[in-house]
Amino acid sequence: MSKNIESHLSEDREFKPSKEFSKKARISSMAQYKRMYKESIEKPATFWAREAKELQWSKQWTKVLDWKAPYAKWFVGGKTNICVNCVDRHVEEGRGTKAAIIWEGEPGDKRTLTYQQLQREVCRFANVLQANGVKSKDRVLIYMPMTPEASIAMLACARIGAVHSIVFGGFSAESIKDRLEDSKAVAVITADGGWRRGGVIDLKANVDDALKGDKTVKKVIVLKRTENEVKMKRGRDVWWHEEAAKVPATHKARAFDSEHPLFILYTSGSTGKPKGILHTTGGYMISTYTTCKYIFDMRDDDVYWCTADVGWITGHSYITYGPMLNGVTQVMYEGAPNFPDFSRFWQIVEEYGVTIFYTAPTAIRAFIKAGDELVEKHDLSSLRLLGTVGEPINPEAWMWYYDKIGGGRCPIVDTWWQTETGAIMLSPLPGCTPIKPGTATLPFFGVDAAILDETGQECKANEGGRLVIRQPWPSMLRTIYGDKKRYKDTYWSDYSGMYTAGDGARRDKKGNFWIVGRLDDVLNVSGHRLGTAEVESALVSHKAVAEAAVVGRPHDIKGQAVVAFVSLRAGVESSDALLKEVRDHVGKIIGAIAKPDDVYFTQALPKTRSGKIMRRLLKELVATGKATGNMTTLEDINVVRNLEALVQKK
Ligand code: 6R9
Repeated sequence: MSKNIESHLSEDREFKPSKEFSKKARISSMAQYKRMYKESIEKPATFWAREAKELQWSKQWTKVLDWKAPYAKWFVGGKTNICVNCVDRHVEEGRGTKAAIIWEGEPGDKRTLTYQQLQREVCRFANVLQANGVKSKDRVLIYMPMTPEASIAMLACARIGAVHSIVFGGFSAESIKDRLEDSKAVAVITADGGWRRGGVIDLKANVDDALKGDKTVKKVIVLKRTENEVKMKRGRDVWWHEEAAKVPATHKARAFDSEHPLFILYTSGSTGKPKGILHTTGGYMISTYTTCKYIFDMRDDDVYWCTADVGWITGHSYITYGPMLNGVTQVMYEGAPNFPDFSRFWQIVEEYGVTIFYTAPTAIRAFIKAGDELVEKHDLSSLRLLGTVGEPINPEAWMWYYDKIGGGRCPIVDTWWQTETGAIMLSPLPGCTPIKPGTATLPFFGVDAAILDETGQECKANEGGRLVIRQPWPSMLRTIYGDKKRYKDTYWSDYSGMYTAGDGARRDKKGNFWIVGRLDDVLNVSGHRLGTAEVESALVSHKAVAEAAVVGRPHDIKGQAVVAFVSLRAGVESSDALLKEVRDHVGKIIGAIAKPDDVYFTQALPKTRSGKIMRRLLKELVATGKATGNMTTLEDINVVRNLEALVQKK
C-alpha cells in the first residue's frame, strides 16, 4: 500500500477524452459538469426531481427529501415499481425485441433474452413466488450461480415487494445460516449447482446444511442448471421449471412506496458479525439509473459488460438494476476469468462486440501476470469505455488497462463507492473529466464528499484524512437491518450529521480524490471486503485454536492477502496437517475467499499490558519482516522477536 501512495503522490500523467468521445457524451465539458454539480448540491430537490421524472411512477412524490439525520426518506409519498421500470417500461416503449441479457455459461452454452422474454420470465417467477406464499416485505434469500435467473429472481422479488437478500455463491453453508437467522427469510432461491473452473459448486447441498434446524424458511425453489443430483425435501423444496409451468407469463405489478425495502445485502465490518445493509426502492432506483446514464454514458447501441457477481453490491447496482433501468443490452458470464485460460474475457468482448467493460483491479493484475499474448490475439476494437471498482488501482495496472485493453482510446472510469452507498459516489465523467492513473477523481452529482481530520476540519490539499459525505444522497443505506444503534454508531457518530465511509483518502490540488484504503479492521481481498474479526472468530471456533489475530499483507494480485497468527490450545502440537485443517475450517465457516494465505502457529500473540493484541506490529511485521515503532506498552517483547524469526524464515 505504501508503495501505491508514493507513486500516487508523484503521478503526473493525465489523459483527456478524445474530441470524438466528448462530442457524443452526455456530459461533454467540465463547465457542464460543474454547473450540474453545483445545482445538485445547492438544490438537490430540483436536480433529483428532474432525474426521477425520467422513470415511471404510479404516484408522484410530495417531497423529494425528508432528512432527519441520520434518517433519510427520498421521494416521499411517491409510488413506483422498480421491476416495471427495469423491464415492462422497455416493452411498452417499443424496445421489447432488444436483447436485455446475452448470457454465456462457463461450459460455453449461450442464451439471449430480449426485454420481452425477460418480462415473461420475470412475470412467471413473480407468480411462482406468490403461489409459494411469498408476500410483500417477506425476506427471500438468493444463493445462485451467475445465470439470467439470478437477475430474474431479484426482479421478481422486487416486483411483488419482497426483500431479496443475496448470499454470494462462494460463501459457505454457515454464512447462509447466519444471514438466514438475521433476516428471517421465508424462502430460499437456489440452484442444483453452478459451474466454476470446470467443476460444479454444489449450491443446493450448502442450502440443505444451512437449513438444518431452521424454523423460518418454508420453501426452497431450485433452478436446474448443472443437473447434478440433489436431495429434494418433500413439502419444502420445489423445482423452478415445474413451478413456472403451472403459472401464467403475465403478472400485474402493483406500485410500492418509494421507501419500501428493496434488498438487504450483508457486508463485513469491524466486528465478527456481517452487517445487513438495507436499501429501499425509489432513491436506489434513481441513483443507479443516473450513475449508469452519466458515468457509463449508456446509449441504445451499447453492449455493456460488468464482470461482477450478483452476490456483491456491484452485481446488484451494475448488473441487475442500473443497466436494466437504462434499457441497455448487457453480457452476463457465469464462470471464472481463467477458464479455460485467461483469454476468456477477451474472447467474450470480441464475440459480442462489448463497448463498455467494467471490472476490478485484482482481475486486471491477474491478466497482466498471465501475459499480453492472451490479449493480443483478440480484437478489442469494439470497446469505447472502461471502468474499475473495488479497491484502489495501482498506476501500473491502470496504464496496462488503458493501453492494452483500451487501445489508448477508451476513458477509464475509476469508480469509488460501497455496499452502503448503493451507487457510485466518486468517478470521472468519461466525456469531460481529465483522468489520472489511481484516482477516482471527482464526486458524482449530489455527492458532497470531503476529507476531514480528527477534529472535523477539512484537510488541506494532499493531506491524508477520513472520507466523509456531508449530505444525504438518494441511494444511501437506510439502516443496518434490525440494528439501528449499530447503524448510527458505525456511520454517523464520527462527525455530527455526516456519513463516515471508513476509508482514508486525500485530495490533490485539483480536487481529485485519492483513496488510500480502509481505516478500520476490514481487509480488501481481491476487491472483496473481509473483516479481520470475522476470520478470527472462524479460527477460534476450531477446537485446536486458543486465540487468533488476523492482519492483511500486501499481495501482487489480490491487493491484500490474509495472514493469521494462531496460538494453539495447551497440549495441541502444530503440524502441516493441522495447518491445512485450520485453513479449510475457515473456508467452511465463511467461504474460500477467507482462507488465510499464511498461518503462523505461535506460543503467544503480542499484547499490551492491558491485554489488547497489537495488530499494528503484526501488520508491520508481515509487510516488512520486522516490527519497529513504539513497543513500550508491550507486555513481552520476546513474543515479537519470536514472530519475527518465524515470518523471516518463511
Ligand atoms: C463497490 C464496492 C467498499 C470498499 C470501499 C473502499 C474500496 C471500492 C474503490 C475502492 C478505491 C475505488 N473501494 N471502490 N477503493 N478506489 N474505485 O466495492 O463495495 O464491497 O462494499 O467495498 O472498497 O475501501 O470502502 P464494497
